[in-house]
Amino acid sequence: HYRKISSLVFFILVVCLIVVLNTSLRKEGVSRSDVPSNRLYTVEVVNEFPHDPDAFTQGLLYAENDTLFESTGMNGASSVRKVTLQTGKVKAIQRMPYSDFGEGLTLLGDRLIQVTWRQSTGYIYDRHNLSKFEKFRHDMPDGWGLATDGKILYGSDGSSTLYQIDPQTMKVVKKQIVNYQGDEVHRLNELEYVYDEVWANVWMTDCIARISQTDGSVLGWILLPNLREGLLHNLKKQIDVLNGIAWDRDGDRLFVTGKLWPKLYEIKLHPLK
Ligand code: DDQ
Ligand code: CA
Repeated sequence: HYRKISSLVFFILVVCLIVVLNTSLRKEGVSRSDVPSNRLYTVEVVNEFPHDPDAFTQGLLYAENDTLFESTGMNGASSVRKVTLQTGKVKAIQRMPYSDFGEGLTLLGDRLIQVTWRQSTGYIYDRHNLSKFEKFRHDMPDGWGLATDGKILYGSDGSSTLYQIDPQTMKVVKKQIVNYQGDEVHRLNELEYVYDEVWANVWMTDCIARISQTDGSVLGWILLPNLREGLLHNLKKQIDVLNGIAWDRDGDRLFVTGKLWPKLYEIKLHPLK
């Protein structure tokens, strides 16, 4: 009788072990195969336009009617400018003092808001008259990227922090650490608000991170090495990194360029198979 019970207990234990092992193995299997293939995107160039090869692009946005606004950096070469998409021609420009290094740029109503690199300052321009502007202070340690969802501002400072800023007070109201599956993503640069996500150029890479504005997690990566590699082929002049994302919301067109790049590209995303 005792033997019967002990072999029954043994049998139950073995069954439990198999069940536990099986589910834990399955879990592992699920979490691996669960990674949707559309987390990685390549890009197809659908149009290319001229871009000022002297523009050290730090901020880029699409306004309307094939008009872009762009912020450029470098001391002595910093500016905010209105650019015609098709020709790359600068229609209006406001140059910045030598002490300023232009960085991220965003448009909220008629206010064109720009941050500078290392001074925790920025400028608000009248989008219809760039010579009308005022200076402001913000409380990010550094200014790199800037974007808006139409209500609040998103800012980056070259770290892994994504800041939310009140556009009235210019105070940081929320901070999120941007991470991909738990790992911090550093060097967040130019930003754009696209499809209710925050897209960020990652400095010194050919990647754009698609960041969830709700929890700061990276939802996907856009891989664009083909753009810079294509350019390098027939260039005499040095170019710098990929930087600058603009989105035409109404036409659902995406544009990217880089610092000192002679071209600006309209791209379409394709999930990497
Ligand atoms: N940033 O755009 C990544 C924020 C800054 C890039 C600066 C690269 C050029 C450095 C030149 C030093 C001049 C003070
Ligand atoms: Ca942008």
